[in-house]
Amino acid sequence: MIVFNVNDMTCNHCSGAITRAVLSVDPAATVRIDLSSHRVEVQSAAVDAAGLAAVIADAGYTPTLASASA
Ligand SMILES: [Cu+2]
Repeated sequence: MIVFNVNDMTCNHCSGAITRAVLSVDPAATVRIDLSSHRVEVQSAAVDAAGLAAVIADAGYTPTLASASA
């Protein structure tokens, strides 16, 4: 699982945009979002942390990698 802190994710619009961005590069990914702690958890077999950070950034947000484990 790969965990990002995304401090500029502040509402359901943001979490939806981030979820769609991740699913656009890996439709099989599992995305779990906690808005109150600005936390995005992704389980992806196809895209690594750097790739996920890039698509989240492309969607207009600022991800900081919190942890990554297989
Ligand atoms: Cu928002």
